[in-house]
Amino acid sequence: MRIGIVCYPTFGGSGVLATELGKALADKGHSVHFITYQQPVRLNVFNANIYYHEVRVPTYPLFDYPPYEIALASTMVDVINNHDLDLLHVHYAIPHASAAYMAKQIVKKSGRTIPFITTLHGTDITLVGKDKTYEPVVTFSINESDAITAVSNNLREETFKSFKITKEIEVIYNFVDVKRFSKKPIDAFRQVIAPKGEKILVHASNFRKIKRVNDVVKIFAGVRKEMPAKLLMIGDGPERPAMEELAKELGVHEDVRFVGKQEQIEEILLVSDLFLLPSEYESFGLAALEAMAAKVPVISTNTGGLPEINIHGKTGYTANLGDVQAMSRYAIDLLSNEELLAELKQGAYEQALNFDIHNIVPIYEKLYSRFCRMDCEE
Ligand code: GMT
Repeated sequence: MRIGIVCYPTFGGSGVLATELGKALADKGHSVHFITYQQPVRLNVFNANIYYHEVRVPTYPLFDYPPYEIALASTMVDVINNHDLDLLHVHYAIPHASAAYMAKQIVKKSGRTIPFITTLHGTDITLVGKDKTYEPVVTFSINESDAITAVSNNLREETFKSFKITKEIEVIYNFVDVKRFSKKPIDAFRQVIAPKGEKILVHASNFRKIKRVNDVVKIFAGVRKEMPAKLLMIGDGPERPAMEELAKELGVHEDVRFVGKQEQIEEILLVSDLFLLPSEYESFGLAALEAMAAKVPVISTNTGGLPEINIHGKTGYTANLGDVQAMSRYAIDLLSNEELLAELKQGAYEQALNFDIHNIVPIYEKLYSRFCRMDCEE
Protein backbone atom coordinates (compact mmCIF):
# COMPACT_ATOMS: atom_id res chain seq x y z
CA MET A 1 0.00 0.00 0.00
CA ARG A 2 0.98 3.65 -0.33
CA ILE A 3 0.55 5.18 3.11
CA GLY A 4 0.95 8.78 4.28
CA ILE A 5 2.00 9.12 7.93
CA VAL A 6 1.54 12.45 9.68
CA CYS A 7 3.12 12.94 13.10
CA TYR A 8 5.13 15.21 15.34
CA PRO A 9 8.79 14.62 14.50
CA THR A 10 10.08 15.01 18.07
CA PHE A 11 11.17 12.64 20.87
CA GLY A 12 7.55 12.48 22.17
CA GLY A 13 5.95 9.04 22.29
CA SER A 14 3.45 9.69 19.49
CA GLY A 15 6.20 10.69 17.06
CA VAL A 16 8.39 7.77 18.08
CA LEU A 17 5.53 5.29 17.65
CA ALA A 18 4.48 6.75 14.27
CA THR A 19 8.05 6.65 12.98
CA GLU A 20 8.68 3.09 14.16
CA LEU A 21 5.37 2.04 12.57
CA GLY A 22 6.35 3.66 9.26
CA LYS A 23 9.77 1.98 9.32
CA ALA A 24 8.20 -1.42 10.02
CA LEU A 25 5.64 -0.97 7.22
CA ALA A 26 8.39 0.02 4.80
CA ASP A 27 10.34 -3.13 5.77
CA LYS A 28 7.25 -5.12 4.85
CA GLY A 29 7.19 -3.58 1.36
CA HIS A 30 4.68 -0.74 1.76
CA SER A 31 5.58 2.72 0.46
CA VAL A 32 5.55 5.08 3.43
CA HIS A 33 5.40 8.85 3.07
CA PHE A 34 6.16 10.85 6.22
CA ILE A 35 4.59 14.30 6.13
CA THR A 36 5.79 16.63 8.88
CA TYR A 37 7.75 19.81 9.53
CA GLN A 38 11.07 18.16 10.35
CA GLN A 39 12.80 14.84 9.78
CA PRO A 40 11.43 12.61 12.61
CA VAL A 41 14.16 11.85 15.17
CA ARG A 42 13.76 8.10 14.85
CA LEU A 43 13.85 8.25 11.03
CA ASN A 44 17.54 7.49 11.02
CA VAL A 45 17.72 4.69 8.45
CA PHE A 46 17.79 4.54 4.68
CA ASN A 47 14.99 2.49 3.17
CA ALA A 48 14.01 2.76 -0.48
CA ASN A 49 10.33 2.54 0.53
CA ILE A 50 10.47 5.57 2.83
CA TYR A 51 9.82 9.10 1.61
CA TYR A 52 9.95 12.27 3.64
CA HIS A 53 7.94 15.36 2.72
CA GLU A 54 8.73 18.46 4.70
CA VAL A 55 5.90 20.87 5.45
CA ARG A 56 7.18 24.38 4.85
CA VAL A 57 5.26 27.19 6.48
CA PRO A 58 5.99 30.44 4.62
CA THR A 59 5.80 33.43 6.92
CA TYR A 60 4.53 36.91 6.21
CA PRO A 61 4.74 40.04 8.41
CA LEU A 62 0.95 39.91 8.81
CA PHE A 63 1.08 36.48 10.45
CA ASP A 64 1.64 36.51 14.18
CA TYR A 65 0.87 32.80 13.93
CA PRO A 66 2.03 31.11 10.71
CA PRO A 67 -0.83 28.81 9.58
CA TYR A 68 0.77 25.36 9.96
CA GLU A 69 -2.50 23.49 9.53
CA ILE A 70 -3.11 25.00 6.08
CA ALA A 71 0.45 24.28 5.00
CA LEU A 72 0.09 20.72 6.27
CA ALA A 73 -3.24 20.13 4.48
CA SER A 74 -1.79 21.54 1.23
CA THR A 75 1.28 19.31 1.51
CA MET A 76 -1.00 16.32 2.13
CA VAL A 77 -2.96 17.15 -1.04
CA ASP A 78 0.29 17.36 -2.98
CA VAL A 79 1.58 14.02 -1.69
CA ILE A 80 -1.80 12.27 -2.16
CA ASN A 81 -1.93 13.38 -5.81
CA ASN A 82 1.73 12.99 -6.74
CA HIS A 83 2.23 9.62 -5.06
CA ASP A 84 -1.24 8.19 -5.51
CA LEU A 85 -1.63 7.49 -1.78
CA ASP A 86 -4.12 4.85 -0.63
CA LEU A 87 -4.64 6.28 2.84
CA LEU A 88 -3.46 8.73 5.46
CA HIS A 89 -2.67 7.70 9.01
CA VAL A 90 -2.45 10.69 11.33
CA HIS A 91 -0.96 10.45 14.82
CA TYR A 92 -2.16 12.92 17.47
CA ALA A 93 -5.47 14.60 16.71
CA ILE A 94 -4.35 18.24 16.86
CA PRO A 95 -4.05 19.58 14.20
CA HIS A 96 -3.41 16.46 12.14
CA ALA A 97 -6.98 15.10 12.03
CA SER A 98 -8.54 18.40 10.95
CA ALA A 99 -5.81 18.95 8.33
CA ALA A 100 -6.47 15.44 7.00
CA TYR A 101 -10.19 16.18 6.83
CA MET A 102 -9.47 19.33 4.81
CA ALA A 103 -7.10 17.46 2.45
CA LYS A 104 -9.73 14.74 1.98
CA GLN A 105 -12.35 17.31 0.96
CA ILE A 106 -9.96 19.02 -1.45
CA VAL A 107 -8.98 15.85 -3.34
CA LYS A 108 -12.63 14.74 -3.42
CA LYS A 109 -13.32 17.68 -5.75
CA SER A 110 -11.14 15.97 -8.35
CA GLY A 111 -12.82 12.61 -7.83
CA ARG A 112 -10.24 11.06 -5.51
CA THR A 113 -11.16 9.29 -2.29
CA ILE A 114 -8.59 9.24 0.48
CA PRO A 115 -9.54 7.58 3.77
CA PHE A 116 -7.83 8.83 6.93
CA ILE A 117 -7.21 7.03 10.18
CA THR A 118 -6.66 9.00 13.37
CA THR A 119 -4.64 7.51 16.22
CA LEU A 120 -5.22 9.23 19.55
CA HIS A 121 -2.16 9.30 21.77
CA GLY A 122 -3.02 11.00 25.05
CA THR A 123 -2.64 14.70 25.64
CA ASP A 124 -4.47 15.41 22.36
CA ILE A 125 -7.50 14.14 24.32
CA THR A 126 -6.83 14.40 28.03
CA LEU A 127 -5.19 17.82 28.13
CA VAL A 128 -5.08 19.99 25.00
CA GLY A 129 -8.05 18.61 23.04
CA LYS A 130 -10.47 19.14 25.93
CA ASP A 131 -9.73 22.87 26.03
CA LYS A 132 -12.80 24.57 24.67
CA THR A 133 -10.67 26.56 22.22
CA TYR A 134 -9.98 23.30 20.38
CA GLU A 135 -12.79 20.94 21.41
CA PRO A 136 -15.35 21.54 18.58
CA VAL A 137 -12.75 21.03 15.85
CA VAL A 138 -11.23 18.03 17.63
CA THR A 139 -14.64 16.36 18.09
CA PHE A 140 -15.59 17.04 14.48
CA SER A 141 -12.37 15.79 12.93
CA ILE A 142 -12.23 12.66 15.10
CA ASN A 143 -15.80 11.81 14.06
CA GLU A 144 -14.97 12.45 10.40
CA SER A 145 -12.04 10.00 10.53
CA ASP A 146 -12.63 6.79 8.61
CA ALA A 147 -11.26 4.87 11.58
CA ILE A 148 -10.21 5.96 15.05
CA THR A 149 -7.70 4.13 17.20
CA ALA A 150 -6.50 4.73 20.77
CA VAL A 151 -3.31 3.39 22.30
CA SER A 152 -4.98 1.94 25.42
CA ASN A 153 -8.39 1.02 26.81
CA ASN A 154 -8.07 3.87 29.26
CA LEU A 155 -7.57 6.43 26.47
CA ARG A 156 -10.53 4.99 24.57
CA GLU A 157 -12.72 5.45 27.68
CA GLU A 158 -11.37 8.95 28.36
CA THR A 159 -12.17 9.94 24.78
CA PHE A 160 -15.75 8.76 25.06
CA LYS A 161 -16.06 10.58 28.40
CA SER A 162 -14.72 13.91 27.16
CA PHE A 163 -16.04 14.15 23.58
CA LYS A 164 -19.28 13.31 21.80
CA ILE A 165 -17.85 10.54 19.67
CA THR A 166 -20.27 8.88 17.28
CA LYS A 167 -17.99 6.11 16.01
CA GLU A 168 -16.23 3.09 17.47
CA ILE A 169 -12.71 3.63 18.78
CA GLU A 170 -10.48 0.61 18.29
CA VAL A 171 -7.69 -0.02 20.76
CA ILE A 172 -4.36 -0.81 19.16
CA TYR A 173 -1.67 -0.84 21.80
CA ASN A 174 1.68 0.80 21.32
CA PHE A 175 4.55 -1.51 20.51
CA VAL A 176 8.29 -1.92 20.90
CA ASP A 177 10.90 -3.62 18.77
CA VAL A 178 12.16 -5.97 21.50
CA LYS A 179 15.12 -7.09 19.36
CA ARG A 180 16.51 -3.57 19.41
CA PHE A 181 16.65 -3.70 23.23
CA SER A 182 18.11 -7.21 23.44
CA LYS A 183 21.73 -6.27 22.85
CA LYS A 184 24.58 -6.96 25.26
CA PRO A 185 24.98 -4.11 27.78
CA ILE A 186 28.19 -2.12 27.49
CA ASP A 187 30.01 -2.87 30.77
CA ALA A 188 32.34 0.11 30.43
CA PHE A 189 29.30 2.35 30.29
CA ARG A 190 27.91 0.96 33.52
CA GLN A 191 31.35 1.36 35.09
CA VAL A 192 31.40 5.07 34.24
CA ILE A 193 27.94 5.72 35.66
CA ALA A 194 28.19 3.53 38.73
CA PRO A 195 31.90 2.90 39.42
CA LYS A 196 31.27 1.28 42.81
CA GLY A 197 28.55 -1.06 41.55
CA GLU A 198 25.73 1.24 42.70
CA LYS A 199 22.21 0.41 41.49
CA ILE A 200 21.10 2.56 38.53
CA LEU A 201 17.63 4.10 38.45
CA VAL A 202 16.44 5.83 35.31
CA HIS A 203 13.67 8.12 34.12
CA ALA A 204 12.92 9.36 30.58
CA SER A 205 10.41 12.03 29.59
CA ASN A 206 9.87 15.55 28.32
CA PHE A 207 10.12 16.85 31.94
CA ARG A 208 6.68 18.43 31.85
CA LYS A 209 4.47 18.91 34.92
CA ILE A 210 2.34 15.90 34.02
CA LYS A 211 5.41 13.65 34.43
CA ARG A 212 5.84 14.62 38.13
CA VAL A 213 9.61 14.66 37.76
CA ASN A 214 9.92 16.10 41.26
CA ASP A 215 8.48 12.82 42.49
CA VAL A 216 11.22 11.00 40.57
CA VAL A 217 13.86 12.91 42.55
CA LYS A 218 11.99 12.37 45.83
CA ILE A 219 11.65 8.62 45.22
CA PHE A 220 15.36 8.48 44.44
CA ALA A 221 16.26 10.44 47.57
CA GLY A 222 14.30 7.85 49.60
CA VAL A 223 16.27 5.03 47.96
CA ARG A 224 19.59 6.84 48.34
CA LYS A 225 19.07 7.04 52.12
CA GLU A 226 19.09 3.24 52.26
CA MET A 227 21.63 2.21 49.61
CA PRO A 228 24.25 3.53 47.19
CA ALA A 229 22.50 4.39 43.94
CA LYS A 230 22.60 6.64 40.88
CA LEU A 231 19.76 8.31 39.00
CA LEU A 232 19.92 8.97 35.26
CA MET A 233 17.49 11.53 33.87
CA ILE A 234 16.97 11.19 30.11
CA GLY A 235 15.27 14.00 28.17
CA ASP A 236 14.77 17.67 28.78
CA GLY A 237 11.97 20.12 29.39
CA PRO A 238 10.52 22.91 31.52
CA GLU A 239 10.78 21.19 34.91
CA ARG A 240 14.50 20.54 34.70
CA PRO A 241 15.77 23.60 36.64
CA ALA A 242 13.34 22.93 39.51
CA MET A 243 14.47 19.33 39.60
CA GLU A 244 18.13 20.24 39.86
CA GLU A 245 17.22 22.57 42.74
CA LEU A 246 15.29 19.81 44.47
CA ALA A 247 18.14 17.32 44.04
CA LYS A 248 20.43 19.84 45.78
CA GLU A 249 17.89 20.50 48.52
CA LEU A 250 17.56 16.77 49.19
CA GLY A 251 21.34 16.32 49.13
CA VAL A 252 21.39 13.84 46.23
CA HIS A 253 22.64 16.06 43.38
CA GLU A 254 26.00 14.28 43.16
CA ASP A 255 24.20 11.05 42.36
CA VAL A 256 21.78 12.48 39.78
CA ARG A 257 22.94 12.84 36.21
CA PHE A 258 21.05 14.65 33.46
CA VAL A 259 21.99 13.04 30.16
CA GLY A 260 19.72 15.07 27.86
CA LYS A 261 17.75 13.80 24.87
CA GLN A 262 19.10 10.46 23.70
CA GLU A 263 18.59 8.74 20.37
CA GLN A 264 20.22 5.50 21.52
CA ILE A 265 18.12 5.16 24.65
CA GLU A 266 18.61 1.39 24.65
CA GLU A 267 22.30 1.75 25.58
CA ILE A 268 21.30 3.47 28.82
CA LEU A 269 18.35 1.22 29.60
CA LEU A 270 20.49 -1.88 29.14
CA VAL A 271 22.73 -0.91 32.08
CA SER A 272 19.83 0.25 34.29
CA ASP A 273 18.17 -1.61 37.17
CA LEU A 274 14.89 0.23 37.60
CA PHE A 275 12.74 2.68 35.62
CA LEU A 276 10.65 5.33 37.42
CA LEU A 277 7.47 6.81 35.90
CA PRO A 278 5.36 8.50 38.61
CA SER A 279 3.25 10.47 36.07
CA GLU A 280 -0.01 12.19 36.84
CA TYR A 281 -1.34 10.59 33.66
CA GLU A 282 -0.07 8.39 30.83
CA SER A 283 -2.36 7.07 28.14
CA PHE A 284 0.11 4.22 27.75
CA GLY A 285 3.69 4.96 28.84
CA LEU A 286 5.79 3.96 25.84
CA ALA A 287 8.98 4.89 27.71
CA ALA A 288 8.13 2.28 30.36
CA LEU A 289 7.53 -0.37 27.69
CA GLU A 290 10.93 0.37 26.14
CA ALA A 291 12.49 -0.09 29.59
CA MET A 292 10.74 -3.45 29.96
CA ALA A 293 12.08 -4.54 26.57
CA ALA A 294 15.57 -3.95 28.04
CA LYS A 295 14.61 -6.13 31.07
CA VAL A 296 14.20 -3.15 33.37
CA PRO A 297 11.28 -3.35 35.85
CA VAL A 298 9.12 -0.26 36.29
CA ILE A 299 7.77 1.60 39.30
CA SER A 300 4.93 3.81 38.17
CA THR A 301 1.70 5.36 39.30
CA ASN A 302 -1.52 3.44 38.68
CA THR A 303 -3.03 6.26 36.61
CA GLY A 304 -4.37 6.21 33.02
CA GLY A 305 -3.25 3.29 30.89
CA LEU A 306 -0.19 2.48 33.02
CA PRO A 307 -1.77 -0.51 34.82
CA GLU A 308 -2.51 -2.01 31.40
CA ILE A 309 1.21 -2.45 30.81
CA ASN A 310 2.87 -2.33 34.23
CA ILE A 311 1.50 -5.28 36.15
CA HIS A 312 1.90 -4.83 39.91
CA GLY A 313 4.23 -7.48 41.35
CA LYS A 314 5.06 -8.95 37.94
CA THR A 315 6.71 -6.30 35.77
CA GLY A 316 7.33 -3.82 38.59
CA TYR A 317 5.05 -2.00 41.00
CA THR A 318 2.30 0.61 40.81
CA ALA A 319 1.23 3.09 43.48
CA ASN A 320 -1.22 5.94 43.92
CA LEU A 321 -0.38 9.31 42.41
CA GLY A 322 2.03 11.21 44.65
CA ASP A 323 2.67 8.30 47.03
CA VAL A 324 6.41 8.85 46.93
CA GLN A 325 6.97 6.88 50.12
CA ALA A 326 5.36 3.73 48.74
CA MET A 327 7.31 4.04 45.49
CA SER A 328 10.62 4.48 47.39
CA ARG A 329 9.78 1.47 49.58
CA TYR A 330 9.03 -0.71 46.53
CA ALA A 331 12.30 0.41 44.94
CA ILE A 332 14.36 -0.33 48.06
CA ASP A 333 12.78 -3.76 48.57
CA LEU A 334 13.32 -4.67 44.93
CA LEU A 335 16.85 -3.37 44.57
CA SER A 336 18.02 -5.06 47.76
CA ASN A 337 16.70 -8.50 46.79
CA GLU A 338 18.63 -9.94 43.81
CA GLU A 339 16.29 -12.90 43.44
CA LEU A 340 13.18 -10.70 43.30
CA LEU A 341 14.93 -8.28 40.95
CA ALA A 342 15.80 -11.11 38.55
CA GLU A 343 12.19 -12.34 38.68
CA LEU A 344 10.75 -8.91 37.86
CA LYS A 345 13.33 -8.29 35.15
CA GLN A 346 12.13 -11.46 33.46
CA GLY A 347 8.47 -10.49 34.06
CA ALA A 348 9.09 -7.09 32.47
CA TYR A 349 10.77 -8.68 29.47
CA GLU A 350 7.94 -11.17 28.95
CA GLN A 351 5.41 -8.37 29.11
CA ALA A 352 7.38 -6.42 26.47
CA LEU A 353 7.19 -9.48 24.22
CA ASN A 354 3.38 -9.23 24.31
CA PHE A 355 3.72 -5.73 22.81
CA ASP A 356 6.42 -6.67 20.32
CA ILE A 357 6.35 -4.90 16.97
CA HIS A 358 5.68 -8.21 15.17
CA ASN A 359 2.43 -8.66 17.09
CA ILE A 360 1.07 -5.13 16.68
CA VAL A 361 2.05 -3.95 13.17
CA PRO A 362 -0.11 -6.67 11.48
CA ILE A 363 -3.11 -5.26 13.40
CA TYR A 364 -2.54 -1.88 11.73
CA GLU A 365 -2.12 -3.60 8.35
CA LYS A 366 -5.42 -5.40 8.85
CA LEU A 367 -7.06 -2.09 9.68
CA TYR A 368 -5.58 -0.48 6.55
CA SER A 369 -6.76 -3.35 4.36
CA ARG A 370 -10.37 -2.43 5.21
CA PHE A 371 -9.82 0.75 3.21
CA CYS A 372 -7.81 -0.80 0.43
CA ARG A 373 -8.83 -0.03 -3.15
CA MET A 374 -8.79 -2.89 -5.69
CA ASP A 375 -5.29 -1.92 -6.87
CA CYS A 376 -3.72 -0.89 -3.59
CA GLU A 377 -1.81 -4.13 -2.86
CA GLU A 378 0.29 -3.57 -6.02
O1 GMT B 1 4.03 11.98 27.17
C1 GMT B 1 4.05 12.99 26.49
O2 GMT B 1 3.92 14.12 26.97
C2 GMT B 1 4.26 12.88 25.00
C3 GMT B 1 3.03 12.28 24.37
C4 GMT B 1 3.08 12.40 22.86
O3 GMT B 1 2.05 12.69 22.33
O4 GMT B 1 4.08 12.19 22.22
O5 GMT B 1 2.93 10.90 24.75
C5 GMT B 1 1.66 10.31 24.66
O6 GMT B 1 1.71 9.32 23.63
C6 GMT B 1 2.58 8.22 23.89
C7 GMT B 1 2.56 7.29 22.68
O7 GMT B 1 1.28 6.81 22.43
C8 GMT B 1 2.15 7.49 25.18
O8 GMT B 1 3.00 6.42 25.44
C9 GMT B 1 2.18 8.50 26.35
O9 GMT B 1 1.70 7.85 27.52
C10 GMT B 1 1.30 9.69 26.02
N1 GMT B 1 1.46 10.71 27.06
C11 GMT B 1 0.45 11.05 27.88
O10 GMT B 1 -0.64 10.52 27.85
C12 GMT B 1 0.77 12.09 28.89
